[in-house]
Amino acid sequence: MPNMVINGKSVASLSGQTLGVIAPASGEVFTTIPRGSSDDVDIAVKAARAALSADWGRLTATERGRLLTKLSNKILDCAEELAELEAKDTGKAITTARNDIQVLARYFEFYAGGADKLHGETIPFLNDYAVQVIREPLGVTAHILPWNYPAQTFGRSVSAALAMGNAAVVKPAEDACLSIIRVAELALEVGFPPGALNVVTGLGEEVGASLASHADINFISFTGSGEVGALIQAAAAKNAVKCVLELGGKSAHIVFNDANFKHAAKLIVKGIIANTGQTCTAGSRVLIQKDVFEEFLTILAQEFTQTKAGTPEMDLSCGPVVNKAQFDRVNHYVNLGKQEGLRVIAEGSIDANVPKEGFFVCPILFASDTHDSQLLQDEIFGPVLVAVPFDTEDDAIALANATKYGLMGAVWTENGGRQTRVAKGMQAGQVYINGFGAGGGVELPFGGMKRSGHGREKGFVALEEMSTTKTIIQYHGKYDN
Ligand code: TXE
Repeated sequence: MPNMVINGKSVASLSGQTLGVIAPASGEVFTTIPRGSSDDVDIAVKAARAALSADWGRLTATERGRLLTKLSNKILDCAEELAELEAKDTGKAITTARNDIQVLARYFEFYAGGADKLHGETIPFLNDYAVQVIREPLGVTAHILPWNYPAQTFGRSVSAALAMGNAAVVKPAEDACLSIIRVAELALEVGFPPGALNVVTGLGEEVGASLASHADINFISFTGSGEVGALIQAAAAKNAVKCVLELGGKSAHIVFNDANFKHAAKLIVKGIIANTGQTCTAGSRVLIQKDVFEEFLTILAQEFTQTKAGTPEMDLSCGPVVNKAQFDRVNHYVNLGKQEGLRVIAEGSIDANVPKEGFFVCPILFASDTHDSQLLQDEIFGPVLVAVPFDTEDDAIALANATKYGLMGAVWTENGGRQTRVAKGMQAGQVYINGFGAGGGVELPFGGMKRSGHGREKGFVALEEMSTTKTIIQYHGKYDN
């Protein structure tokens, strides 16, 4: 039975309570995890604090980097075991899970290399003064993670935090946390000192809320819903703690009449079907220039009808959604689209042999004449794509920006000037030109504008986010007396 990892040990919750873990593909409870409480959180935070002034805190940046490299290699050694855990826990296709584990290893590899490369600076100041600005860890970092990409989101924020010498307390999502527990165990095996990396499992309103409001943390990285993100920011504000929030999106593709339609259609469909649409960056809106609207829609529909949902082992285009709540949510929006009179352009399929109790939803492509539908505003988090026509470049940018979100976007055109103009005009943290997704982008700064959140993870910038500066001012002149 999976346990929590606190202070270098594998432990049950203090209360002894557990939560059942459901396999989304079958609807069956297949294992349990500890149901942690604020007491478990407190022990984990204390262990992390203690680690900062013990073995972990005494390591040089290079030594920390080497440990991260060891963990990256260990993850690769155990890749298949981790991928199978991830697939069972989330329901995702095994190929997707395998890719996620490769990305997880890559995060540790990337930030291992960064551990000793974020240098400080010296600043010219008054005569007889020397000023150095040095980088220091923030301290105890809290990581509250989602269930859609447990391994990837763990790797993303935790590896950067550890590289900078912080000690981490991780609260994975109750729906999917098995790969994270396993990686924390592997971290101990490769020599991470006690308390450097702690994992406390349990419910959001119990473990998550008590971690976010704990008086002795110094930073929160949160990925999840906007509603909970607002609670996290409020909790962080009470203790004047910095937070990075990644709160999802409603990313738009803009397809101009000169785009390469086949190439665009393929990647657009992949971008909404991947992980069953449960991706914060999912391109869930496709804005198509009016004069080629029907033509492009036909090509998109051809791609779309080939999509098929199945169990992780069937390894089809996508799996089930993660739980009953997501299943109901996606079906609600599909029904709403039909009630609103959106045209159903294409549907994928669900393999006939999937278990009846699994949370499978059928991929669907709608078309709408206007941008008014609720389906074009809300993050559905399912394989639901809506197409809308536009007239001019300016209209396209205005429509793309007409949601509260601003996470990712894409422009599809062969016109070079237009590519950059539109990319600059889109309110989004990342914009692709004639591409989408590109396998995770560990090296590329990532994060939202508007209600998609704030702060940046991935890339070198995460090392800045996960550390602070200290300015040391030294008078080195002669004394007058
Ligand atoms: O998210 P929650 P849910 C969006 C997506 C999805 C919707 C709901 O649209 O349909 O959110 O998903 C923890 N204090 N995203 O309800 O609740 C929780 O235990 C502290 C987008 O699952 O936000 C989990 O670890 N923590 C997204 C994490 O927050 C709390 C990924 C996220 O869960 C808490 C996931 C509380 N009061 C969902 N309540 C993305 N940006 O990629 C819950 N949690």
